[in-house]
This record gives sequence, C-alpha cells and structure tokens, in this order.
Amino acid sequence: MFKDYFKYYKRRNPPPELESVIDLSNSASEQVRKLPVQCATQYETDKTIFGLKPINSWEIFELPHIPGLIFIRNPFTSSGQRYWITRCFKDYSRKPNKLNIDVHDVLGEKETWWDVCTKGDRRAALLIPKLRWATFGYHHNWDTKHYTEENKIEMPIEVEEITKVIAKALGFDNFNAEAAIINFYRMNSTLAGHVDHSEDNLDAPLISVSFGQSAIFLIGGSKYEDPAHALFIHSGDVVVMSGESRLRYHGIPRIVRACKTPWDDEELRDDVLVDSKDWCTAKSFISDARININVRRVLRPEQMTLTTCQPRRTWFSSRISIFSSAIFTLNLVNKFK
Ligand SMILES: O=C(O)CCC(=O)C(=O)O
Repeated sequence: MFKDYFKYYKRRNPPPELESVIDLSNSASEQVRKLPVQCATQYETDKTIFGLKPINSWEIFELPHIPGLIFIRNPFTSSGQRYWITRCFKDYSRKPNKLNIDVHDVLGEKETWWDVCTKGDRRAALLIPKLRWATFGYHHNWDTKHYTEENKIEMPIEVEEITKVIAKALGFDNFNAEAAIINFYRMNSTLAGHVDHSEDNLDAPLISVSFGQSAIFLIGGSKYEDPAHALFIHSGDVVVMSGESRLRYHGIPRIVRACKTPWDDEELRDDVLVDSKDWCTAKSFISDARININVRRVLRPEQMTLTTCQPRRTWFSSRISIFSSAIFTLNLVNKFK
C-alpha cells in the first residue's frame, strides 16, 4: 500500500535502505527506457533558453511500468540552476503571489520574505524555514481544491516559456502554464500522498521541475491500496505526469542531501545571469532546502475561463464539443473506477 511505502521511506530510525530507489542519474537502470526528443520548438534546438541546455542534448526517459510518467535528467545549465533557485527564493516568494506565511502575519505591509531574511533582521532565523509554498496563475485552494476566476493572478512569462519548451520537446502541443505551486522543502519536510485532480483539464500533462537537495519521489497507482515505486529526483530534474500517470497517487516521503551540486559547475556559454550577491544568499538557502516548481494547465482547450465556455459556437462545433465532453467524462469515470 502507498501508505506503507511512504512510512518506510520517511522513517528516521533506522533509516530506510535506498538501494531499490530508481536513480535515473545512473542510466544503466533496467527499469527505464530512453526516449527521443519529440518535437523541435520555435526555439533553435541547439541554443540555451531560460537556463535550459540545448534541447538536442536532453536525456529523456520513461518508465515502462508507469505509462505516461516522463523524466528529463537535469536539462539545466549551472547558471540556469542558479537563475531558477534565485527567482524562487527572491521573486516568487513575494506579493502578489500567495504564500503559506500570509496567514501567520509575520511580515509587515511593505516587507518581503527575501528582504527580511537577507538584511540582517533578527526574525530571519525563524522566517527562513517557515516558507513552505507560493502559488500563482490560478491559485491552488488548499481547502476546497477548486480553482476560481476570482482567485487568480498572472503567470510569470519565464514559467510559461520553459514549460512550453519542455512540453513541446515531449510532443505535447498547446501546453499553457495556468496554475503553479512552488514547494519549498527543508531537510525534514515531506509531502503526503495525493492525486492532483483539481484541474478541469486532466488530459494536459503536469510539469514538475526541482532544484536543490534531492528527494525520494513515491508514485503509486490510481488507488491508495496500490503498491508504489520510489525514484530519486535530483537538482534540475523534470518529472512530467501525463496520460494514465496523471491521476496516480504520489508524494515526497524524504529529502536526501544531494551528492552533487550542479549549480556550482563551471559553464561558459549561457543565456541567464544572476546578481552575484543574490546568488550568494540563495546558495546558502538551497544548502538545506529543495524547491519544486509544479505547473499545471487548468482549462480545457476550448475553455477561455472557468466560468464561461468559449466562444459562440456553430451547431457543428457544439455537437463535437458535447461528444468530446461525453468521451472525457467516460474516461474520467474509467480512471476513477
Ligand atoms: O515536490 C515534488 O516533487 C512533488 C510536488 C507535488 O506533487 C505537488 O505539488 O503536487
């Protein structure tokens, strides 16, 4: 059962054996199959984009026993890693994004988490580990699990762009980044097993990009009773849950100290640069943390907003739409069986 695997990998004393955790950084694993890059994008495949290495150099894997789960082994340059780590800590941790610390009333009206944690404020030691998540685009509602038009802000362009490039390279056209959660993990953090089913569009892939310390990612089946597989996620790795895997239980039972720190690697050519003082601070934060950028498409292709269906339809398009909604519902019913 998922719960038993989760408990096992979460255990502190004695710690779990990690030999059977699938590690794609050692591609000799028999449990994985290498995939080709599917589609070129509007970007040239041999150039860096937003800190991503040239697409034609990516190593993409699938796990044949988990259809639809795709894994890209760290497609980021080292300055790409520094860029995304710094953006998450410095920029995505401030308004208008929603943060878990909003309800704690620890920041004054004009204060930001980054400023308080980096400017010698005595609240810093308490505040640094308190940051657990930030949301933007359609804000994830942790209580109702429902997105609404009223609870939404803009998606940063760079998040839209990299997820489009990643989706396209895997053969998913028309991916739109519409909701994002940034998860900030400490060394003792976990994320309980769950299924992401809040999105109206469950056919679109979910794109998850991680930086910093490593994690054990546990993925089970569509039922909580199903057994689970454990995989290592290292800094820069991208996990895409698509197709059948999109509605599988998954969670993070353990953060593991990274053996390698790819953000420190030397690299000459790059398209993103970070202020060295900001990086110095972000680097100290990431030495005890993991960041996960989790991006979803919310709307179905024909939907413009959550409340209205677009646009004025012809008789023919409305028949097609009724037919495809019926198929979609049928698929969902089958998925939840
Ligand atoms: O941190 C991760 O790798 C997984 C995050 C996740 O499953 C989620 O935010 O729904």
